[in-house]
Amino acid sequence: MLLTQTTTPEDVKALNRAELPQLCSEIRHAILESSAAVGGHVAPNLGVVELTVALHRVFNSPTDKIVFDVSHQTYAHKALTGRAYTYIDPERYGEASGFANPDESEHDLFAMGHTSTSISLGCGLAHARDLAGDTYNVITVIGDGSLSGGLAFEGFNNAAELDSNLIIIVNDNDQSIAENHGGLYRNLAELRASNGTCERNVFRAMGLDYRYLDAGNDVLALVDALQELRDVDRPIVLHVSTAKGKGFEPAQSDPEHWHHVGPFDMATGRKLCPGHPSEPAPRTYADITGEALSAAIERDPQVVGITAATPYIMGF
Ligand SMILES: Cc1ncc(C[n+]2csc(CCOP(=O)(O)OP(=O)(O)O)c2C)c(N)n1
Repeated sequence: MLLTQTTTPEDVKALNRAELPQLCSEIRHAILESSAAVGGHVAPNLGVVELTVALHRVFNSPTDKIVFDVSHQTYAHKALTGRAYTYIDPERYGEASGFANPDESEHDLFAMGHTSTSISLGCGLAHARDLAGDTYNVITVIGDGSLSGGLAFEGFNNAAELDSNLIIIVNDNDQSIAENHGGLYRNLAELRASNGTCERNVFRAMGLDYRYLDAGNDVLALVDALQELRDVDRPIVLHVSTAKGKGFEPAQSDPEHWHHVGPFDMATGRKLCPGHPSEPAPRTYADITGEALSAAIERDPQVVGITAATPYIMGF
């Protein structure tokens, strides 16, 4: 097994290029097996396995700074930075936090869980680097769903004035937790459909350089694209198209309900009762909240439910 011997970013660099797809497949399998046992952010993590392997192949974390927005998609990153045990050893499943955690590793720069913060954090890191006269790369990874949060726009706005390296990777799987909403997403769709070449381009309009890569789940294509951006002397967006839930049919065909799940049966995708795998999943607070709110809305059409773009977590 490659994954047991590939515990650091240096190990990822020591592999043959031809071994990278196998490493990805082992990481994907480990994420699925461990999540089936203890639950997890299945669909987001399956979609960025190749991107994460490519990042650690090309960049030198923790000297180069990699910031994952929300950080719910950091399982492969954790596996490649000394924490594979939490995905491959059944005795230690669930031991690492589900989010980035600086107490766990020097490769996790911030404790977070809110969307839309990574670009501003990246700007801060880039300014700090420039003030200190350092030259490392700063890379931020943000999902399309998290782009609509206001702080992301603040980050783009500030990034455009940076006169130095900042690589903003937009991980576009055409899905937030639920479906995306808003004008921004029309432009992302146009960009995907035109292979990044359409005239209207929100990122260029904000003053940033821009590249597009359609093959966002092809580890070798990602390595090549990132290699070209390494040590770039300006802020640049790399827009990559990925598949949420990649490699696990139930998650790929229903990414909303596989954004985060409790334990499940890997063969069928059936959700299981935590601690009692032979029983079906119990009704949750979300189910009860959703039922109560739906009944209230039916009684009175003026009742409105507001969520943080998380309708199913509210039981809808
Ligand atoms: C401020 C804030 N609002 C809402 C949420 C709930 N939330 C978590 S991840 C997410 C977006 C997920 O979509 P995306 O960024 O595209 O990542 P993906 O899971 O698709 O990879 C949302 C809305 C949050 N964590 N923080």
